[in-house]
Amino acid sequence: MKILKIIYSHNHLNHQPGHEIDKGKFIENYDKPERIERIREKLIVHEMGDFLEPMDFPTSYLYTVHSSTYIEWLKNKSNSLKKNEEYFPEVFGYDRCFDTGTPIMRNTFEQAWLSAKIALSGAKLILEDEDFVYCLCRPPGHHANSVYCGGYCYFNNAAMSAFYLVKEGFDVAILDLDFHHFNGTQDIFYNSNLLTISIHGHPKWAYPWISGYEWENGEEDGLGYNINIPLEKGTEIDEYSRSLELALTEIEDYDPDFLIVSLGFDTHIDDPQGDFNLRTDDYELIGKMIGEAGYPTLFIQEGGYNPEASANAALKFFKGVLK
Ligand code: SP5
Ligand code: ZN
Repeated sequence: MKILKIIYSHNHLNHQPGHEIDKGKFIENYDKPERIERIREKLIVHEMGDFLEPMDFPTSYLYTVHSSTYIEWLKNKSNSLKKNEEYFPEVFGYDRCFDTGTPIMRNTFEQAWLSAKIALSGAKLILEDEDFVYCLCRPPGHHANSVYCGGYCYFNNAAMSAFYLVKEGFDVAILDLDFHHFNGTQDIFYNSNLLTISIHGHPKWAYPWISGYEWENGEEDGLGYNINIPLEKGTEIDEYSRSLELALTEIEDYDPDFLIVSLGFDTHIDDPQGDFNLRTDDYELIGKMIGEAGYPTLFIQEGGYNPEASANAALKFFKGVLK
């Protein structure tokens, strides 16, 4: 029988971004602790896996993904703030952030690093022969590239876990199923032959707008190793599963030792940030397709902004994976 290991730390509760600026107006920030808490409760009630605390790692792992300038900027900016002070980075050049949804608070550096350590712990576990490891990371990571934050993301958790496995000599592919294009992950591996694939809302109408088109296929050593599958508003499971099939065929050709899935539940029909029409039951098929692909797989939590919908989707998804 296949089992699921789940890495979680209650420390994420201290990550409390208050606001974001959406079309020029301050609104409540969508990255709420409940996003993760509801998923956790659901998986506990249904006995879906064994929960583990993250391990400790030296901060040098941050430098495998991010520039020292960026790391120092985030650390210094965080340290400069008072308790409960919320700083909105000046996009794009003065600060190192590309949107207005990613505020910085006094503990942001620390919280982002705690989240990254969950992903690193997952990478370590999957090396120790686990089949499936689910990292309940928060804040998420896939919009952050090596030199800027954005989209609620500060450090790229999935990329950091990928480098961890690559350093050990393994081939890795990253599949991103969050509703939003993984602009950060794409950037980080754009010149590398590590396979990166994303299925997402088309950037002509969906955040992050700046990337996610089909023609972004990588450069130099990375040419052909970045695949974008942008889909239309209202995409339902038929179209979605066809796209996933395509992605899994590419992954099969590539034949990685490990698969990393950036997992967002903002593809759910009831999600306030996404515009796909996937329903709770659909996630079982999605999970099943990934489980059947047969790779030791590390799941890294990204978005999902309706906590109840995310929890229901997660339960179905992992039922599918473990089938
Ligand atoms: C990790 C992740 O899923 N980050 C997504 C950040 C998306 N923020 C988008 C903000 C602008 C779009 N506003 C749409 C509001 C719909 N009510
Ligand atoms: Zn998202």
